[in-house]
Amino acid sequence: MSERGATTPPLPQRTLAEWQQLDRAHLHPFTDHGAIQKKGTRVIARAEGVYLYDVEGRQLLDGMAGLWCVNLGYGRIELADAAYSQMRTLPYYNSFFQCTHPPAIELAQALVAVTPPQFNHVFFTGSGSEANDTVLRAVRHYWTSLGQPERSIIIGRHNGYHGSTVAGASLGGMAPMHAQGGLPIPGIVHIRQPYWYGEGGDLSPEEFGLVAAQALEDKILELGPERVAAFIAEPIQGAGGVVIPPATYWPAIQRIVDRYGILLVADEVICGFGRTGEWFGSDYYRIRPDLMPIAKGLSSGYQPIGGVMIADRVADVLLGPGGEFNHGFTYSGHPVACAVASAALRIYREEKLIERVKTDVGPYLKQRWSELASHPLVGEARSVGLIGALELVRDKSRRTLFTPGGEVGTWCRDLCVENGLVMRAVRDTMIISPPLIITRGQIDELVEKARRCLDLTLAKVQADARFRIRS
Ligand code: PXG
Repeated sequence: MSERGATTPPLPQRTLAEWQQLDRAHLHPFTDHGAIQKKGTRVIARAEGVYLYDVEGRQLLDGMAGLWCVNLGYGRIELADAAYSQMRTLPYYNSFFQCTHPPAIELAQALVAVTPPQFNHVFFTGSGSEANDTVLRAVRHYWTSLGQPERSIIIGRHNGYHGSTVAGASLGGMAPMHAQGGLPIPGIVHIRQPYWYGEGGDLSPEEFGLVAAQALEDKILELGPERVAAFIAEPIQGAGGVVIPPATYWPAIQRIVDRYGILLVADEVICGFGRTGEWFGSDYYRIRPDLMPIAKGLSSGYQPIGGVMIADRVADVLLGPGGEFNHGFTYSGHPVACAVASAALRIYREEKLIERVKTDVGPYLKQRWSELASHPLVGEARSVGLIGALELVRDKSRRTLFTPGGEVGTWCRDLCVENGLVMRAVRDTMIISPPLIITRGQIDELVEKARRCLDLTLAKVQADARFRIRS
């Protein structure tokens, strides 16, 4: 990181209470507004490396890389310079109607170079949700162009997350999202997730992986293979609670999609750009997707940008004669976002950050993180690369969850924040996804803070008559 990154602008001249008061009327994504009225929002003012600072100057280790995106860490002056320079040259132009510009062309080239070999084509969007809207339309347009319009159903998974637009939320399998606004839209169905810890019962992880994959074939046969267009899944489910599938799962899924000629969509919005220690989760699991939505780490979160990588098999049809894809966004391939993303890709490569996750900090996190499994509250500590989860449970030996669920996780999350660590809770699963630049010393700090907060959470659980712990 350059030295200039260390100089940060002065803190805004308002108190925390004033910021919170000004914010009170406004709606926030996925936020309990009742809780905001009581507690007020957390107001983050600046950040450097892996650390956030709130408006009162309190430091927090960002165990989530923002929202799974700031892979290169905060304060990257190279990315700021790329944005500044592009803004001065060409702040905006579009890629509609036979136009484009050098930053989009260069980024496309760079993406083709780092993605699996079947990907020689990209469609840019402004976000991961827009990428998944693009997937839905591209997949259906593909089959219609091949004269099979009845192949329109897309299979997703319960508890999968593919964004918050109507298509993204429909492809995802989040019941609370479906409950608001009449989702999913028609033509999208869901199968079970490969969540061994929560749903594997007495089966071994390997046996359960095959059972969970078999659900795909069963669903294809139930619907009729001639009606199924695609299967979409995250290589590792992120927002659903860092669900790392058993080793048998992805090979079986690949066999099934191949058997029925169904398109495979690997949503790489979280797993992409080094999270697993490979460029993409598809590299880690050795799968061959036909479409790959990307976002987040693409620009390290410094600019809103996403896209869909499109395999030759699909692109050959979409780019064929008479092929106009009636789809696109004003900010598809935004030049500033593209320039920043190209600079981000250079940093991943030049600093060999992804290799570092694979051979150094990933294995180190695994070692330190798995030590937490000895804690009385922790039923499982799992990780791949720099993505991990802790299952907080009532009975470790029987994998029994807390009832009511979610409360203990929320306590733990709040205690983490009070103690200088951002760790997210998905129900009672604690999850992390720190910046890839995290050092071993900072991993030690993360694990020590997490352990201390688990102790504090345990004390709270023990003081509550509703929860009886068995370790
Ligand atoms: N696919 C996946 C796999 C994601 O994780 C999206 C698509 C949508 O991307 P956009 O850029 O439209 O947000 C995501 C986003 C959380 C959380 O709380 C996760 C996401 C976004 C916000 C919060 O875990 N993932």
